[in-house]
Amino acid sequence: DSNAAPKLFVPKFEDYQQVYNEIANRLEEKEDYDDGSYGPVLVRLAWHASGTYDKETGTGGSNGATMRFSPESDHGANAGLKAARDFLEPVKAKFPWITYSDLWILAGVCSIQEMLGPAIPYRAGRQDRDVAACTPDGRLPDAAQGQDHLRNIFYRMGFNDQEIVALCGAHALGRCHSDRSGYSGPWTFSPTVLTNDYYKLLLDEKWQWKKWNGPKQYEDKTTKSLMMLPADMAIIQDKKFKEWVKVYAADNDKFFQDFSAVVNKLFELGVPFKEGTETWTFKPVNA
Ligand code: CCH
Repeated sequence: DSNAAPKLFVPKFEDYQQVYNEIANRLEEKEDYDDGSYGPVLVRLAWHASGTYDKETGTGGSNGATMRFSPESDHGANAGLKAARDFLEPVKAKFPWITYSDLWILAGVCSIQEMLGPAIPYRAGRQDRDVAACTPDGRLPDAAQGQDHLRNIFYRMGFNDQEIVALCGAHALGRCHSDRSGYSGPWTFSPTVLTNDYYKLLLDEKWQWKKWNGPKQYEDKTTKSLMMLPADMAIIQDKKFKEWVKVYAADNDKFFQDFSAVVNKLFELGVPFKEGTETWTFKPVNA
């Protein structure tokens, strides 16, 4: 029918599930990276895209994917995240209809699920923005600081103490790289599987200052192969935070439930979803 209007492609759940599957398959393919997975660095990309949010001004957050541009890509906190953005370029090329903003968050969701974490609800609808929407440096937490700083940073995004502790459990995943943050080593013995081990180790291990030329960090006394940042140690040095560390160390199901809710909140900060946008849960590939 020559009078018909050209059909506009409106992606549906099945289309996003295909993108999810593509990311999951690439995670499997590229297992020669780091501890065997791009998953942790993809989670960090989604978190740093979202964690710039400021509830007072409504600026920052995952709507925009402004970390594609300098100056945001050059902020110290974002060192090394180019590896995650580059990993996703072939996915963007295969599914050009998805925005970078939705893709980066979908990759975070996919990575958490594929690393055997809980299902993370997802809504699509983020729009990419240009360089003018880049956030100023200093909105992400400084690993060298303690509880007051953590509260300042995370309260600005709209989180409470329980949510802060639940979010920090992401450090069960991945590692520090001396050529990125300057710190070195993983937090747990299974950095490509999400567990509540981060909390257990915080409470059960003896932590001492690492003797080295790098920035001040802790090492476990027993194996000296694990690490904690000063900011990690703050959540057992602070009484209120520590109560939640105990809850999550004792109950992995409770951790998964709260982690899913708080990551969903993080990934949606400042996103102007259209009314009636559906919430989806993707089917894991590596189930
Ligand atoms: Fe984190 N994180 N993070 N982090 N982070 C680092 C690595 C990861 C802080 C500092 C660092 C969250 C909160 C905090 C991940 C997820 C989350 C590194 C090492 C530093 C430093 C970077 C490097 O050298 O490559 C501080 C401070 C806070 C304050 O609370 C939150 C919240 C999340 C997600 C919900 C993940 C995953 C990694 C591993 C990345 C990788 O490449 O392995």
